[in-house]
Amino acid sequence: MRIYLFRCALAIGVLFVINCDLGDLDGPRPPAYTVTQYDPPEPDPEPDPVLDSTNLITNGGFENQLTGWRFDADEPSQTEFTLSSDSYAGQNSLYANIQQLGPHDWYINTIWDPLALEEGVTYQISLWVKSLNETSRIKLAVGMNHDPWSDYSSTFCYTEEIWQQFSFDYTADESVANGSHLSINFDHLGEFFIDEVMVIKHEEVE
Ligand SMILES: [Ca+2]
Repeated sequence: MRIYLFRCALAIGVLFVINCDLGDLDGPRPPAYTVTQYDPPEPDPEPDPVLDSTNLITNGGFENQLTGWRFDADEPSQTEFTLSSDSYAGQNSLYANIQQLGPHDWYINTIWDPLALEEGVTYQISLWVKSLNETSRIKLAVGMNHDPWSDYSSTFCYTEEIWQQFSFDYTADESVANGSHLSINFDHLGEFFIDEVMVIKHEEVE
């Protein structure tokens, strides 16, 4: 009987110890690590499209899809022109993916024509552009809308992974009498987003 009682007491004691241990496991414990809440910064508000009635490129922000733009890129070049929601302003931009160049550096273009330039007037020609994943370049130009399709004036836009604006001034001479256009020329590989293309009359030459 003593042995039996001893065993009972021993069993109760073991159960008590186990319960105590379980109680310790269920109880509060010091944290092993600390979690700090990450509050992301507020994104910059989207700039509004430039509503400038003097812009001769009436769909320069691509808010009316690709209306008014013409695209030249025949084989063997491999290109894709489409609308993108990755815009500088408004909802849309032009996405150009130049995967293989053509046989001439003027081969791949997007054109806005006709462009009603007036002789003796100075214009500011500009656009916003960024490239994806790599540094590249495009060419922004105004030129003849007829044979031999020469540029009156142009600038290279060296693109980065951030939106940048490029611009140049052009004072129209008698060359514009037979018709003009604006062209964006692609002679380097890359993926580009283009927005807010503008041709603005900003001063008259005396
Ligand atoms: Ca836009």
